[in-house]
Amino acid sequence: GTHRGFILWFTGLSGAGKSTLANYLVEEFGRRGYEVELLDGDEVRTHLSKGLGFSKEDRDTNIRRIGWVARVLARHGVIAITAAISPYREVREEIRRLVEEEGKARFVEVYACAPLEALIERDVKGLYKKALAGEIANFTGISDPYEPPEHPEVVVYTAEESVEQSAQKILDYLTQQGLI
Ligand code: GGZ
Repeated sequence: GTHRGFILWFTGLSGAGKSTLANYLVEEFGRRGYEVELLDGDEVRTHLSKGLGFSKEDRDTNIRRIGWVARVLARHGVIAITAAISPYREVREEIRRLVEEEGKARFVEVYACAPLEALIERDVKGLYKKALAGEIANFTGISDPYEPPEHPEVVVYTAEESVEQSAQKILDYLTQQGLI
């Protein structure tokens, strides 16, 4: 591509809308003629991170791999969108630092923020019910930590905003930064 690449790094709890928003933006960037690639949690875990579980060590390994691929793509002008929970602040910050030191792309962290109660209530995949019943160990937000970002570029409140509204906030930020 001829424009500057960037990483759109979603972080947030399971069911907070990361994948939905990421897929919506893939379509939107595609329509606008940008090269875009989505690194979605599910797909990464069936290929690049096959065999990894949900211990801190495995999650950090998963996130570092996603970060590496996203950096390689973004340094060549691609819009790399990631949609993993990425619960640990330190490893997210590590990836941000690597991107910024390299200076070839930008790192844009988007916090998909939704109250845990709303996610438990909605529970699209029934995972919270199972986690609360003790059937899934180390479930983020229930029996495993989630560390929200302290200075995300964008915060979307997905329990209150529509997909279109949240997407627009992200697009507005990117426009204001001259990235799109
Ligand atoms: C959190 C889990 C777990 C545990 C399975 N904790 O809503 P989903 O189903 O599709 O998204 C969740 C996904 C989390 O994988 P990530 O690669 O995004 O996690 S991380 O960034 O922490 O590496 C959920 C499902 O996998 N899932 N077990 N214990 N989510």
